[in-house]
Amino acid sequence: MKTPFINTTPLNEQPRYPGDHSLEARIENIIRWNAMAMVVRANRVETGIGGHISTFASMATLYEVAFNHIFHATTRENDGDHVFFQGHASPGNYARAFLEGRLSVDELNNFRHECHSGIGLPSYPHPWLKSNFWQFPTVSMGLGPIQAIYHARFERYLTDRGLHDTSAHRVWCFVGDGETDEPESLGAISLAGREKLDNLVFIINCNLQRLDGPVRGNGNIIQELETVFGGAGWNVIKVIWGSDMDPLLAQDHEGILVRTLGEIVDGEYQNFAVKGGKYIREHLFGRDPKLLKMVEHLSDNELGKLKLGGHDPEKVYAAYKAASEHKGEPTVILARTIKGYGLGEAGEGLNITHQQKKLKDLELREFRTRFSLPISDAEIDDVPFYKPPDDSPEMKYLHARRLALGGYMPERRKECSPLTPPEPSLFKEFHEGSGEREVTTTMAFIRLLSRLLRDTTLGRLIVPIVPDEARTFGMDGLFRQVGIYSHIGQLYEPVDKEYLLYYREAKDGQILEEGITEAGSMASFIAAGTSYSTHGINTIPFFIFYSMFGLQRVGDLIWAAGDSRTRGFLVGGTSGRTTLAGEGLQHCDGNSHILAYPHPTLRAYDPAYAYELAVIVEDGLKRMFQEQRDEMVYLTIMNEPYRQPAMPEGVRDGILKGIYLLKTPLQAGREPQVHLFGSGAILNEAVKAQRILADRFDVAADVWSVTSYQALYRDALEVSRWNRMHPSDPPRIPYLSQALGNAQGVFVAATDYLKLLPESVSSWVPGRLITLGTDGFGRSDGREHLRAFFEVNANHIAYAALHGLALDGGITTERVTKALSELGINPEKEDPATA
Ligand SMILES: Cc1ncc(C[n+]2csc(CCOP(=O)(O)OP(=O)(O)O)c2C)c(N)n1
Ligand SMILES: [Mg+2]
Repeated sequence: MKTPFINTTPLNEQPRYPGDHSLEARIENIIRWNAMAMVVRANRVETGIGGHISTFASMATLYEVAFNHIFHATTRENDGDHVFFQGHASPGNYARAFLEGRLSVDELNNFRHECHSGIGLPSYPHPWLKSNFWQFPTVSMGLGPIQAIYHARFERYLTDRGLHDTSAHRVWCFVGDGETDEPESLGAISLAGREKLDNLVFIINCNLQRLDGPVRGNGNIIQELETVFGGAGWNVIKVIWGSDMDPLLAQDHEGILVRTLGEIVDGEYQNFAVKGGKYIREHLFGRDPKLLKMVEHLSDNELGKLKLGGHDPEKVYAAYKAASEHKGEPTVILARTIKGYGLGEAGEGLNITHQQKKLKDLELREFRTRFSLPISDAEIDDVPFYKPPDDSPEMKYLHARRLALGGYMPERRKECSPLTPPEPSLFKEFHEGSGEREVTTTMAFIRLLSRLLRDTTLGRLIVPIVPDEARTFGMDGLFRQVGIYSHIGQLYEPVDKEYLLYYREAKDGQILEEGITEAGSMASFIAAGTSYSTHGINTIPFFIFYSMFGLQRVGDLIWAAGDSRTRGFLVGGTSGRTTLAGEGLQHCDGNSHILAYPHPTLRAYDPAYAYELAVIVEDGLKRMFQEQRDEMVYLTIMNEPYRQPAMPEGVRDGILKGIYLLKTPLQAGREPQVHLFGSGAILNEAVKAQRILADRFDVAADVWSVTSYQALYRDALEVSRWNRMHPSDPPRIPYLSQALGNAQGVFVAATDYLKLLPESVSSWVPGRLITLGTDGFGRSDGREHLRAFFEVNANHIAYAALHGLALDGGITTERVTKALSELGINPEKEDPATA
């Protein structure tokens, strides 16, 4: 629904403003100055270091009214409001924290100079870099809004499940109007509407501009967003006009003014912001003689200064208060502002304003004068930071307001009492193997998850998250066991009610069944995995997804999860390019383990057997939730059934560090000539290849299970770096070299992922390394044919070993050539990497 282009709250419903306007304005002006000075100074030290002036300039009032009257901080007793601040408005947050005495001049001087000596300030909100300050990383456009929605929903979940009462506070999210073009910004708003998240407020800073120019030059972004949010079940509050417009609207008995305001496109509104009162008179009020008459008592200067809603504390406060009191729906505040407000010729409302980092002398003086900063002409060239004396009315007011609201913000809490991990007996059955039974690692994982959910200490803290794939992974048993979370329970009798595993929704349900949204599921994962910090409760998320639609689909959210210091398990199901049969090019994942490399806090494992998986999960729980390390585990699970062997003695350490010896040569007493590395389901192919080599070629081979190339690689790099930095010390030895000891001969590594995975550790393999992997687009077929196609089956592994031996002179070229046909390999077959 579209309403007229005026404020939603009429003048007669506007609440009394609870603060001191003139003091608040003075404080806001000082913050404006310091925020600008930070960017200008940083760019004087180093041209091109960047930073943004105009975004915060447009939203200073939106922030300040909330800081003075709305945002409750977290206290010892209560959770406070959770605020997703707009990423590139960070200078505004820093400038306020400076006045509050939380940041020093040195720190402000080190804005965007984090690697200088002293304490640096990160460009944007990064909990990883400033972990006592920033809570939510927001600067990848779109990720703030989607995280805020699922964060608010997770708060409901915590309350409904009786884990933690979050009912007293709200989630606020500042969004740029340009940012709403990101699919993640609007893609989940219907969830918030459907779930009636009245604990959630979006504030969209409608300055009508993005980086390059107008957001909707030919349209009207506020009206557009009103329909979009309204249609999704949100309470929409438009804050377009400031108090100066009230008397004009009061005279608009025929509705000409309201109609005219609604006809003007945003590109023209931008002109009104830039070209002054004369232009406004001609091009806005000049559209109708009656309008011209309405403003004949105002000078051009006065017309040029007509304040917009987002710059008027009265209007902003009215919107915040209404949003705080609104029940049954989330609220979006569409606040009209001017980008670069106060920058004058340096960029106010101009298309170049987003990139403005420098102000000329005259512009600085104008800024100073416009905002009445007590900075003399003699000092101004230096663009000094300004802080009033501690006993000034401004400083007293600033502290008093925050004291009344519980403390300073943003602030990130780090501590949470550690969890006691489950008894080791919980994992025992997975160490024993499956005997004759053929079991997939997916089945083993789901069984493990189900046992963890029953654990008396941490069972209730586990948060299983699925994007409409529970049946794919055989998780439907959990529907019955723990239920699917639904704030309103189940309003219908499920069609499968008479079956044991019926689709059970419940208010205290534990599973977050997100529907088909990996992005939304990731946002839930972040909310649950940071709850130790945001709510002081150690919830343990397990997000289980189709592995191809994880790291490559929502990689940026996983990056943000790392930045957020999220703890939890990401589980890539139906993984492996040749192990997921039938699904083909788009689904069969041979990429994700490579894509896991860049994420510094993500520890990736490709376990082959149930016992490996159990060891990894047990260790992950201990590291993340007992030792409180800010890291995540990525685990791939597969749907190929095979016998799960019992855990050999003494392999636990190797499983966790990335490699262990699984099988010695079949020929008793022989030294291995070849070493076969296998991972995931392909480990079984390596085991078969060992048999082929022994029985048909009399070659002795051992087999190694590589659970994590990433772990081996990271350890080797770390050790190499240490050795480089300590040339006169005895060199340290990477774990991979230690594990392989003085193994000689040919090494063949086969993986269901890109060859790059084993290649990454080639420098530390003490012999010729041949890598087999699944580079190229997948195909839909059965496992046997896929493995032949991608050249990762037992025959190809055996053949690669023989070829390696031939290259090293261990066998003749004739022998290896003959082996080709013996193993049924067509040397002229197409290269799957490019096929
Ligand atoms: C995913 C992503 N793409 C691009 C950018 C670069 N970027 C930073 S700010 C910005 C423009 C923002 O415009 P808007 O959302 O309207 O915010 P404003 O500064 O106008 O408040 C862009 C494109 C980014 N930070 N994230
Ligand atoms: Mg904008």
